[in-house]
Amino acid sequence: MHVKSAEFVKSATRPEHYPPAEVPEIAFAGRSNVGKSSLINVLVNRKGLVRTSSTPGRTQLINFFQVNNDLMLVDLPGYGFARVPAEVRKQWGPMVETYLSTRSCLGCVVLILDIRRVPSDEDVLMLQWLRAYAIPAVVVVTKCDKLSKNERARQAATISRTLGLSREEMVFFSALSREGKDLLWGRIEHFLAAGDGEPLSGGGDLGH
Ligand SMILES: Nc1nc2c(ncn2[C@@H]2O[C@H](COP(=O)(O)OP(=O)(O)OP(=O)(O)O)[C@@H](O)[C@H]2O)c(=O)[nH]1
Ligand SMILES: [Mg+2]
Repeated sequence: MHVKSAEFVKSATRPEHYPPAEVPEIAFAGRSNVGKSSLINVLVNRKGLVRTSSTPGRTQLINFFQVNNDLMLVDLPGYGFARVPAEVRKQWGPMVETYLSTRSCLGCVVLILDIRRVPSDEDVLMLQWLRAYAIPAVVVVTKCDKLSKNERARQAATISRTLGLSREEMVFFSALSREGKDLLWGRIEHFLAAGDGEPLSGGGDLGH
């Protein structure tokens, strides 16, 4: 993908405030602080387009970023962070679920995991939920720079087992080294070209 321009369009919590559904959208989901915003910045080659923070729960709105004239990247608020105010936590589910289940121009969801963690129940549920709605998903394992080669292989095996996905189905990524950037764009473009995606194979630990 040749990114010629990338700009913030708007923030929204409810469908009335989403931008018009005119171009395909790629949404980025994952637990709080996993590195969603950093990953989007790497994809568009812009250090500060999306605000990042070492404080979890930074992104609490749905943020829309237009890339070139024909694509929207959508930064979703992260889940699983206990210390955000109860009121915000209560709104998270409906806000994100409404977006994912109703957005007609949604092309695929990039689900982001931390290489250092065993996927949480919420991660597994999110993947199952995407499958249930037949939303194409790309699983990205990020912060790969933080582990040694051996630790990385071990964690990759754990994550792969927990989600029921092969390693080849996942994209290993680092916002620091930019590893995985081209592969991820390739997967995204594949879904955009297909119009609808091939479902991921795995069932995950909570699978039915
Ligand atoms: N070493 C390393 N640090 C990363 C990477 N990606 C993100 N980080 C750091 O992780 C922290 C969280 O990154 P964000 O991109 O803000 O995470 P987020 O998922 O958008 O977080 P919320 O919006 O709070 O849900 C920041 O301190 C980033 O610098 C990575 O690939 N490698
Ligand atoms: Mg963020």
